[in-house]
Amino acid sequence: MKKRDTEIKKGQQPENEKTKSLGQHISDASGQLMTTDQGVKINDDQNSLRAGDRGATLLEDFILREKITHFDHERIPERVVHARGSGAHGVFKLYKPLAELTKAAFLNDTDTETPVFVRFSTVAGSRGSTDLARDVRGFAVKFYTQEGNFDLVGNNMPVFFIQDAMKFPDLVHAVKPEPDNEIPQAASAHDTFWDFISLMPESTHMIMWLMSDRAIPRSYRMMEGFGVHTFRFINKKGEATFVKFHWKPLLGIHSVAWDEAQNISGKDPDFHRRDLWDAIESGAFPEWELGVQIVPEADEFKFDFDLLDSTKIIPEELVPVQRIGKMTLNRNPDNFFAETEQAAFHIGNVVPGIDFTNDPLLQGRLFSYTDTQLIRLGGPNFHEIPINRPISPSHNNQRDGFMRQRIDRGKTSYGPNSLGGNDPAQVKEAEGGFTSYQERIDAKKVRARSDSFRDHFSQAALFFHSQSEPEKNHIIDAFSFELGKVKTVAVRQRMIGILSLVDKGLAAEVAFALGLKVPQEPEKPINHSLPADADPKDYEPIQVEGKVKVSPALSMKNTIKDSIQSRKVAILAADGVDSVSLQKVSDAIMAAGGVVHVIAPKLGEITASDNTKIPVEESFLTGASVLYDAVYVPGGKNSVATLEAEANAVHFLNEAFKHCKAVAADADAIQVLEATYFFNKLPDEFSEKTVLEEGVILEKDASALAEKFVKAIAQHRFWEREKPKQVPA
Ligand code: HDE
Repeated sequence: MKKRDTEIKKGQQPENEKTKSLGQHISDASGQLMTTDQGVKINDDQNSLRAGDRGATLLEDFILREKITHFDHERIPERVVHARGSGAHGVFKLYKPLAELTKAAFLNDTDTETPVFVRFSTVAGSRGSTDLARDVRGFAVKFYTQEGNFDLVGNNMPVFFIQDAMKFPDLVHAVKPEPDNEIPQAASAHDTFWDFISLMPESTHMIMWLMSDRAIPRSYRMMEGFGVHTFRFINKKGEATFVKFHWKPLLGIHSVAWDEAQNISGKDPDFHRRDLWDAIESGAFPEWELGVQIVPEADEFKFDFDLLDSTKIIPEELVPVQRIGKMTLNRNPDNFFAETEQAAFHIGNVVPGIDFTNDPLLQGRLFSYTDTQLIRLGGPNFHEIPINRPISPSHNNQRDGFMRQRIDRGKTSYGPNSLGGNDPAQVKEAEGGFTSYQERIDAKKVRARSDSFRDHFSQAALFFHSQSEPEKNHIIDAFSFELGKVKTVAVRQRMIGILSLVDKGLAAEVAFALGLKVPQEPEKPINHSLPADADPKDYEPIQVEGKVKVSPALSMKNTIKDSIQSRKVAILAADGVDSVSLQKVSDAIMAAGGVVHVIAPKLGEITASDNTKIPVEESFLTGASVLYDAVYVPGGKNSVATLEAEANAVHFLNEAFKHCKAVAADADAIQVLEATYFFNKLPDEFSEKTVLEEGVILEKDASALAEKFVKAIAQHRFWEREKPKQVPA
């Protein structure tokens, strides 16, 4: 049998130009002598210097002082948002040149692989919080192009809560733990968040995404990414087109159940971090295609929403997503702090051929990202930290500051200069110098929101109406849970009012769960976010009938379901297991790219009925069904008898069923299924024709079982099981 574990050594992960350049900074202590930071060899790192063996410690002990001082200063501030995250290296390869659209060299060159560093994150929680919080996920990509760094700092949801950067600190203060008692951690289910949201109708579309299963992904590798804002491409002729960026995961978009998410948070709060790390270590490199939606400048006003409004998508039915290249993550960082924690992304890092629009959210972000690094990374030289350096040469007259690494030679650090030959020299546009798109502006300077930003509900409704029944139910449950945690009834009621503007049925279901009533009269949309002198009428949300009523691209039901690549399958077994049944099924799963773990009453090995020894990955104490995608019970008389009587094994199956996962059992193991709550005793003698619940497979023949099982695992979940609502929480 193929080795079940996922051990592939680091050396097998490919190098690229960026990882090679990082190599110069790598320090490896294996086989080396211990020294102080000053390079002095250390004789005793175990005992401090003291006056006699029972005396006080001497200030003179520079070795102790150095060690403790460095330790005292190990921590830096965590990111104010997106503090919790994980990163990986990889490459981006273009499918075909985009010369018509952009002059960006990396979007014209199909031969070169552009190195990337990607960081995925949650938003609200602290650095040590759980990966499985209901939250937006950050999806930040740094492209190290030959023309400098391009950062695509996106999220796994295509819209945002607010339309203007001015509201960002308010939004973040509202969602973070409440300031008096710092409760709750990494959760939006509390009063201040919903108070803010219920007063800000512009957040309605984003809230629908946040309450959907998109907020609890199965894996970072199984989520989409979006640039959110409308950007501009600029071609060689200086012509512009609007562009929205998308990342499409080749493993499809999948999520976990909310009950499962809460369980995972206890069993393995590092679930997403571990999943990304393990997948890359095992050679199952995650892949996404980069997609673009292109809108000619002339079509700017063709839509029933504003392209500059970050609370809107361009439905794929109106403008299709063209897939232009593929990103593969193929290397884990060597050091989390040096690379992932010190990575500094900035939406303002663009290369010639990519430019901004006047989206007021984007414009504010252009300020924030450098500013935040100054406090977080401690000064203006964070671009010199190895992970942040471009692979292209960089020269200018910026000098000095804390922790300067570079040694700039020469007398001149100003321009124009005659003493240094006027170098470094500016670069003509035709030779790659960055020039900003010359957008015509003729306007009054105002603090105002455009009227074209006043529809807050049509796309929220589009999102809701595009979901499958189970997805809609999950949204209803999520609202009921989150608002149920809100103590202030007036806030709950205000949210019901907002929901009634999205969908009456949704509002009614949530209101029912909260013991409230949907207002009889249609709620009048109110925007509470007004300037002091404003006439509220000028800010009243307007109701727009969107052209697109249903967008299949918005439902995860329609995602790719053809692979079990890197899916984790638990095999429940004990001494006496039928080794043929176990081996055939695990071989088939591994051949299809899945990962198999044997889970038994205790760690070590089990002895199969033919006396072969089978290694055990987890015991029922350390493993849990929520950490797996599917579960299989092989035959073998003694093993079956043990499992049938083992409460943990039965619970494992019950829970996997409850979370709508594929469950399979050898026909000889039917007693174990019979001990579960979901398996009704078969009426007659079991036959191949017996129809079982979808995603529950019982077969005599191991090969036939394996085939059906692999197909079922690829389906990800059998959500229809939730229908009768017989699944306990
Ligand atoms: Fe961010 N955001 N953001 N954001 N954001 C930060 O920068 C900010 C927004 C996003 O893995 C901070 O380095 C403002 C939208 C990601 O290191 C900070 C506004 C989108 C990451 C900041 C937004 C994002 C950040 C905190 C409203 C999706 C993590 C730490 C105008 C398109 C990057 C840092 C990483 C991080 C500001 C809104 C994505 C404070 C002011 C919209 C993925 O600068």
